[in-house]
Amino acid sequence: MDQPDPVSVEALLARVERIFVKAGLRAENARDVARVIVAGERDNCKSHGIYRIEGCLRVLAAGKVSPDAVPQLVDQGKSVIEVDAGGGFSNPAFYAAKNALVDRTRSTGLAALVIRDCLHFSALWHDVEALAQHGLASLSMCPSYAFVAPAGGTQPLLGTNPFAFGWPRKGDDPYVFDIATSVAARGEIELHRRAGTPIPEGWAMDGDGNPTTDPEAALDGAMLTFGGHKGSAISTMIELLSGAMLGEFMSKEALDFMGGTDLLPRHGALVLAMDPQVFAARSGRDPIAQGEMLLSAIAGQGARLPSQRRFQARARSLRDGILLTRAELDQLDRFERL
Ligand code: NDP
Ligand code: PYC
Repeated sequence: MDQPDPVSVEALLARVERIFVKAGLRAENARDVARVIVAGERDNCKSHGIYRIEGCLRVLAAGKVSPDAVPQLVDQGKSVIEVDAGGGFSNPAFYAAKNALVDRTRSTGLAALVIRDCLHFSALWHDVEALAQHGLASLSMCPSYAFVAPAGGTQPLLGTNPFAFGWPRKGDDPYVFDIATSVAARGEIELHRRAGTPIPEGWAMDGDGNPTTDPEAALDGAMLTFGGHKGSAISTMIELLSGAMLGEFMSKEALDFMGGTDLLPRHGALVLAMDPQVFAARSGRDPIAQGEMLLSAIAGQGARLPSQRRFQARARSLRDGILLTRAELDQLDRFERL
């Protein structure tokens, strides 16, 4: 079959936004959710691109996400700013609070954003990249669903708990890494299931705790943390900081609340922002220039920086458009007709 023509980023954004408006999302929410989904597709992050539309529509149809939630900012002038997503998607809540977080971080050096009661489906690089554009370093994290066994265990308890870090660079894309603390994101296993391909060894166990490369058995069993006990500890930290500490759901509670993995998880999220200029002020050194020495030395060894693949994909998509398969385009057509 012929390869369909590439779709421009703007055209895809308009289509996805239309799908969400038709599904009942408030215009601003539809725009923010479409924006992150299309950015995922643009940057060739397929596990959090248009494949996620179906999951968003399912959670909307089940009445488990508020389509017209208006994020409520709670800013009492302290270092911790809160935004209540009101059971809506996380992305509109983040964008509603971003400028307050940037301003507070600039004045105090260190500030946190607590996102309460949100439906979370997206990658986290959106948050840290947006803050790096303002010259800030940041960490973003959230629980998800209990899909992952702690190192040494066999039963799902931890989430795939993503963790992202952003660092600003002068005249270049920021340094960004964004990782699931499981060996791979759950979305990657689902994409293997759909394609009928095995998952790599070392990603998951079946329901009896045996290693498996069968995506179905993996989805019914338990995923593994990256780096064994190290990933397990980082994942536990994320449960504690962005679940227990915020008084929001941890991954096990999120799963119990939704009653199954068919629907996206509802929980909180934490973003910590730091202004390197404030931290380094008394040192007389330029933190960005210092950072640059390290980053260029890494690249100088021929190593690739995290997000380099993603930024290259972005440049390609912006230049040539986004290549979608016929099946993906047909699915968008079906969503538009719903
Ligand atoms: P990957 O393992 O594909 O990539 C993780 C990071 O490592 C990326 O920043 C990537 O950059 C970088 N990287 C990959 N290969 C290399 C390399 N050879 N050298 C240097 N850097 C490299 O992603 P994951 O499967 O861990 O996670 C995928 C996404 O899933 C994340 O965006 C995460 O936020 C999301 N997620 C969301 C969850 C949620 O609850 N909302 C839950 C779990 C995951 P690059 O992109 O350029 O390849
Ligand atoms: O890919 O693991 C994942 C995931 C869970 C929630 C959103 N993405």
